Amino acid sequence: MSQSTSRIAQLTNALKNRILVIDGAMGSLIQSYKLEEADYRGPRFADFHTDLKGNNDLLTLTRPDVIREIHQAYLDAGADVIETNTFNSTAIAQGDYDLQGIAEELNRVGAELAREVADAETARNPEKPRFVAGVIGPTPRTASISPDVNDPGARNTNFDELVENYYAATRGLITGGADILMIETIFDSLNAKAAVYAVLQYFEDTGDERPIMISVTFPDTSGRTLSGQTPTAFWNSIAHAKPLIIGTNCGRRFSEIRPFVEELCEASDCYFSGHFNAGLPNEFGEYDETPEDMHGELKEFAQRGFLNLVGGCCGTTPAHIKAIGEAMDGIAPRPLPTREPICRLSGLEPFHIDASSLFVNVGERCNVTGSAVFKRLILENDYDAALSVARQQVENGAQVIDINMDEGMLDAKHAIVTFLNLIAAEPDICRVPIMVDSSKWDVIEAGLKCIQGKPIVNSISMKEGEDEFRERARACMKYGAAVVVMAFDEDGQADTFARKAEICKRSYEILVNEIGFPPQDIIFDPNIFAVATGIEEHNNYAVDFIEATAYIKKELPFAMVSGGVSNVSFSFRGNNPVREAIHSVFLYHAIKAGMDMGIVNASQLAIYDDLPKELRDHVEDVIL
Ligand code: THG
Repeated sequence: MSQSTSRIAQLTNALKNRILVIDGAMGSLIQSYKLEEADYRGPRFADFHTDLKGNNDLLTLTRPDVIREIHQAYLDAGADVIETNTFNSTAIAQGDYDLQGIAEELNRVGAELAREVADAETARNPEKPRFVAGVIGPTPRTASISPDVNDPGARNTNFDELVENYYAATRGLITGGADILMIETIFDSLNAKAAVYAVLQYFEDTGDERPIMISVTFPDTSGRTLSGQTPTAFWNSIAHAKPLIIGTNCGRRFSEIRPFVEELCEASDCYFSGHFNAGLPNEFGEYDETPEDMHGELKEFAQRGFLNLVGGCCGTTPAHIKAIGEAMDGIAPRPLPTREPICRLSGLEPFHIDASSLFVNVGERCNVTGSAVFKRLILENDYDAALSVARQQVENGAQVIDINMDEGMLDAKHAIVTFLNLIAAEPDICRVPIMVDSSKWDVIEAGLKCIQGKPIVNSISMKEGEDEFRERARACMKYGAAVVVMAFDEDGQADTFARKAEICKRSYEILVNEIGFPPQDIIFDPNIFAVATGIEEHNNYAVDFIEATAYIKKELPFAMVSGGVSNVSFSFRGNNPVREAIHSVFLYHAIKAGMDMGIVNASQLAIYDDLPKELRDHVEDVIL
């Protein structure tokens, strides 16, 4: 066993047995040294062309003695875990000082320094092993919020740039010896998803893995992240990281955000951490919560069974950490919870699909091939009106909205990015999860890079063979998306029950048993085709779909079934009352067979029992 593997084993073992303590603020202690420009520069940057004072991460290189001393002070106060001095060690953050080129070095050396201090302490007291958390900060930019109030779709960074930043940070931290990777002070879940993507990509590229810790910030008392998600919605967005520890740091004082912290804890299925500020800075820039305050509050929180790791953030000192550590004495850690394997999506709010869920409506109207009106709006660049199409669907009961920009006259990638960035600024729309619908993978990927929630990819299939299917499914796992899997293989779309069943089963085997895709995130679409087209072979299409649905629900555990409902009535285009009746009868039978969701016109769903008897009987004939 390598040294790092055995330390990870020690860490996970320690988490089982007791509440661990993580250190407190780095910045507050650096302040107490009253360092000057010359300290920040050191010999290496003596002639550098911009001011460097305030670039605390740079001290790792120029005043390592100070950083070492701070690490040691927290170890002396009883911290089991110390955090690397790398909060701003990303190219974007260092770019403020024109030092983007040393970002990775700062991470590597930051981790080496913490490693050295922690290992020396462990050697002195092997009974209490000390660990290094490699800090990956958020960067000063947000991927899902506009920097310009007059242009809600604008962004000053994007997913790809963040992934590049976080990938370099990850490589630096792991090379330098970090035991865990700590994606922290998250205020925008899309930034966090980019960090998760980068870390998982690094693991895949190198085979060198570390446990992940994720920590979100509640900046005010609204119970939302800065980018607007509730705690459970946030968990759903990042759960695909399979973190060892989830938690919260920075932001408001514990007593003000406690209900949200508890909600996050209840939503998650891993260890839980809290490292809070000593309140918000007062008018003198000082923090008011004393070590005694934090001792009392966190002791009670731990006693109620919420904590596995606890410590401080802004304004806390070794005295706070000592008091917090003493408060944990003899209190049992939170046992690892287990959660039902159900599909957990999110927009700004969570959306869960379980056995008790009624049929899920996915709004079909934001589709340039499925709606002449929407197509015209997008081609005319009238995104305001296009947004109201999305809004109306949510108001009419759509629980997810499908977005499709596949149209020959359009740059689909550009259109989907523009539209999704605008949607992200409309809380009454983006509170629901998004289904990214395209037959082009690069369009789907461009869409996923704009969504902070947990979305659905529509779709992947074995159309181009198993290898491409595997590759795309793996990508969905890194983006954290559920998937619609079409019953489509190398020979084409499945049209009979036997083909539908065979393809769905083979897809399931590959996804679940081969690559470890979570089965509760698979939504099979066994193809809804038009019936009553006048062609004899088409007459059994609805029945084949319904039987395939029953098969999937019985044979492929936790997987769901969906379909494009309006397809079934294509031969009655122009006759909406008949189409609605067909949809209603079709759904009546398909839902009975287990269909979980459908892409529908949410405002045009007739109720089966309300159909005139004669019409219903005719339609029953057509469907069955
Ligand atoms: N499975 C999956 N995804 C899908 C489909 C599917 N995405 C697209 C489509 N099929 C589902 N969406 C629609 C949207 C609209 C219509 C049908 C399916 C539709 N539109 C009317 C028409 O064309 O006559 C309305 C026209 C208009 O308003 O201009 O029928 O099967 N996974």
